[in-house]
Amino acid sequence: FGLQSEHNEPRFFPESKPLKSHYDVVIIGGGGHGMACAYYLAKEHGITNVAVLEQGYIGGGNTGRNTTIVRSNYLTPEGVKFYDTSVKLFEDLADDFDLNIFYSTRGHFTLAHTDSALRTMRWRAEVNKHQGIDSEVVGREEIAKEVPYMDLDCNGHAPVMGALYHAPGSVARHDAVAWGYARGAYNRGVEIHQKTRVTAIRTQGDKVVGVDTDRGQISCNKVISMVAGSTPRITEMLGIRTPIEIFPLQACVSEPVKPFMDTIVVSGSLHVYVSQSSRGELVMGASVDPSVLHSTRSSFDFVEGLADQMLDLFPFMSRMKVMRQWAGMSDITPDFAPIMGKTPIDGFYLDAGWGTWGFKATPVSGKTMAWTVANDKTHELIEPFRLSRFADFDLVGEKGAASVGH
Ligand code: PYC
Repeated sequence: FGLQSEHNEPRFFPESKPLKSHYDVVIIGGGGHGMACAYYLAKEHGITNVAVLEQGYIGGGNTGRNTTIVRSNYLTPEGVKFYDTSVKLFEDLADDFDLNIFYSTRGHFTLAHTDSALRTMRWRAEVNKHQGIDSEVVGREEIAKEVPYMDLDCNGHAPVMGALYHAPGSVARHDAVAWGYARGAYNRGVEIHQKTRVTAIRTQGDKVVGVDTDRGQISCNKVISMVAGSTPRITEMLGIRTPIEIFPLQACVSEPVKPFMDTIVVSGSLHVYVSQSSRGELVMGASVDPSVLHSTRSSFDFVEGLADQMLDLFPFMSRMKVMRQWAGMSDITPDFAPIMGKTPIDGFYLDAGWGTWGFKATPVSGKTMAWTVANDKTHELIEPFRLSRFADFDLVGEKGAASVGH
């Protein structure tokens, strides 16, 4: 599915070998963010004595469990700048990797079914435009022209009044993104250790000196936690308090059908989002599950609720079969923005709080975290997302752009 390069190099699998006793940097988490950080550490900062430790397999956490949407139509200037950098990196990633990541620019509609939703769309459009991002509020006629197969009257339940249209909205093959970064990091000397679980982080005073794993001890100067839904397990090892709570986020795909849908459609009010994959499957999701749960179990409730809302918008889907469903663990913060950068423990860096928007941040998070670790100084793009903002009451209110209701 595209893991072969244009030059027909064989598929890449990291060699399994013993852990070394020392690395300069240990990255916990072999998802997209961890792999991207390892890649940029090696490529842009020449730091290659790096181990990525992954308790499962590469990209098997939230990286392989999202609905692959990429966009920068956020609500705050801080969020817009950050995700715009990510979109631009995504656009060049296939060339950078020499690997097809199936990046497909589709255009992204966020539907408004109420006056207050329309007001938020106007707000987002103005903030976006101010930052040079291509977003605008469009009316029913424009939506009907671009998405003719959608029932704008929603079967009379909650008629669509307008939408935020974001032309750069895209989808990408999520596994290829993680494996492209992994291969690029590995070829530059980074070690990737799958099935390696971190059991403790060792400190002396307030400084990191190593990690314990189920495969032995490592000494190191710097540790970066990039584990999304497993963040509380890691931060508890150091007694670091964060306001993160974990909620399952479920998704599913339909059987493949003839291509008919070339845009991404999101409704925050109906709690659905949908796009059609290059294989013809409809990739669909809803809001997070209603209660805190550290689990990736799927439920029938989810499919039933999703189908109910989807059929309001797309009645002709009623006979379509669901093929697969799955769940990820969303690490949600109170202001719906991530937590990134340095922490009170010297040498311990955090990349977390990815909630339901982590995939789209993969390149920019890897790049800015690598810079932060290499320079031991928080990159300016992620300064607003520092952990201390919760103590300083300096929040980055991003809930209105979180796409799905929470
Ligand atoms: O933030 O675009 C988004 C999103 C889509 C699905 C879940 N989150």
